[in-house]
Amino acid sequence: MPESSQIDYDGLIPNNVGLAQDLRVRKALETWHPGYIDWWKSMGPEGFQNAPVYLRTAVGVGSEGWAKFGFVKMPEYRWGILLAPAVEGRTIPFGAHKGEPAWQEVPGEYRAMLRRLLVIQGDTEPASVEQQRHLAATAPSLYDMRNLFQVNVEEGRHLWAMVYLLQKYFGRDGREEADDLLRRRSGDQDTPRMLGAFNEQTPDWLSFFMFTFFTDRDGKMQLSALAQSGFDPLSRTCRFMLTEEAHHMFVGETGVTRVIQRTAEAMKEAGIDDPYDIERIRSLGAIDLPTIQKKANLHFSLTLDLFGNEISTNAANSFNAGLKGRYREDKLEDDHQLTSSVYPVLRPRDGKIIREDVPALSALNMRLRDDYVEDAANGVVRWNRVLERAGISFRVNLPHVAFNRHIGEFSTIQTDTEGNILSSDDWHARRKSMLPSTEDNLFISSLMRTSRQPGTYAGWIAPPRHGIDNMPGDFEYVHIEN
Ligand code: BYC
Repeated sequence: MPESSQIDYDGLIPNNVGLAQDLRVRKALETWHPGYIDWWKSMGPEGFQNAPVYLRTAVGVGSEGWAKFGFVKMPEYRWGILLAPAVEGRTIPFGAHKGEPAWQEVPGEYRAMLRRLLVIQGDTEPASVEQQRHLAATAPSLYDMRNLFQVNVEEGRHLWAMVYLLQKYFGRDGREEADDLLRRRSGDQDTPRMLGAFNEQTPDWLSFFMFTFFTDRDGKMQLSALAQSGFDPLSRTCRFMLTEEAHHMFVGETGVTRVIQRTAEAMKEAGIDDPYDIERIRSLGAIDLPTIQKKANLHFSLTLDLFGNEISTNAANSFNAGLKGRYREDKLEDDHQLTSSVYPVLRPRDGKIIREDVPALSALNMRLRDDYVEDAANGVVRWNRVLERAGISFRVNLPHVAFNRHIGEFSTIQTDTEGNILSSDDWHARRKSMLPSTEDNLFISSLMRTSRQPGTYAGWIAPPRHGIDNMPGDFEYVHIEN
């Protein structure tokens, strides 16, 4: 099959997988395409579908110069099928088949397991677009609006990535799954998205930044684990998705940083030293730091649930099968089979949280979650630098992993943000001080007024340090007809 690092743009679907020669899959994808566009128009960003947006589009899959920027109306975005270049002689890096040549076709015995992984991954992509569909109306600037749309079109492309694998390798079953991916809806009572956090709302821009910081980072971890897969087409697909994913986390990390920066500036200007002087800080039109902390508590805990149960036979099976590895599996130094090693897992026992060694194979979700927590903590350190520089004593912290959990070991207990176990009464009494309250959310939503003059920003967020693609500060990233 002809494959290159250059993308074939001639057909309806840009690709580097030789679709022009693969009539069966091309037809399946072309049949799916109108339903996708209908979904995008009805469930994608509300309004703005006819506005030209300064977006990046992938034009290659090599490490350099893989994207170009230009004005595109979103429904005309060239969603394509892009795989990272094949690695010659690649072998299965872990599990029972370690060292065997990587699979180019789905191994029969693992068909159901692989299909489930693809469907779960695929389901999160359109879900996030649905969750964010109302946000453009309140964008704090054209720069931010453009970043939202960039994230949205790329999540759309990530859906295409999974749909390609389903349609190419799973025949009729795959086509049915692809249709179902357009049928489920985030937050719908009858046909919800598959994982919890993807049925929550993203009602305001602070939530959007927290989501792209925390939840897209779960995407990074899960895609990194799938990029190790012995099923080579999945590995190559995920490797290229990770290239795009980096920008999504940039949007989250810098978004929260800019909110914190604006709050710090507003406090300084007004001579406020006490970060808990909430009413005065809010009266300046800035978001107080304790509320930012509560939003972080919420999004961190919702995202931890996405790692599944700490102790999971599913995770052990997919590792053993060579389908889903560990974070940076290829950089780890052990036997990559884990048949005789253990891993420590946190779990509640007799009113305390203890650490207990369990077989490493069954603790793979826990291990990936630990890697995630470390990665997220590094980002939080960067947020806190703004506060350090401003001489403000407050620091944002990640809550304890047991806090506000609905999946796994901690789903049966309630704790505070330090991990102290609480009675049900204490939890209800203290909830408002640890998670955003209705008043907090109403305050944030009262700030969500849009700023559409190029180069201007809503009062609760600082401007970015640099433009996208080095554009000047007053660049008009979205052309909106008045
Ligand atoms: N909500 O053995 P267990 C992204 C279910 S984000 C609801 O613990 P396993 C993105 C589970 O399905 C990354 N149900 O789970 C970010 C199972 O049900 P069944 C998305 C849940 O399989 C931002 C049962 O509980 N990709 O890309 O070890 C924007 C027992 O399961 C949940 C992936 O997640 C939950 N939170 O681990 C856009 C990678 N957790 O089958 C995109 C693919 C568990 O017994 N998925 N359950 O009925 C996987 O690797 C795994 O399926 C999971 C769960 C990590 C999700």
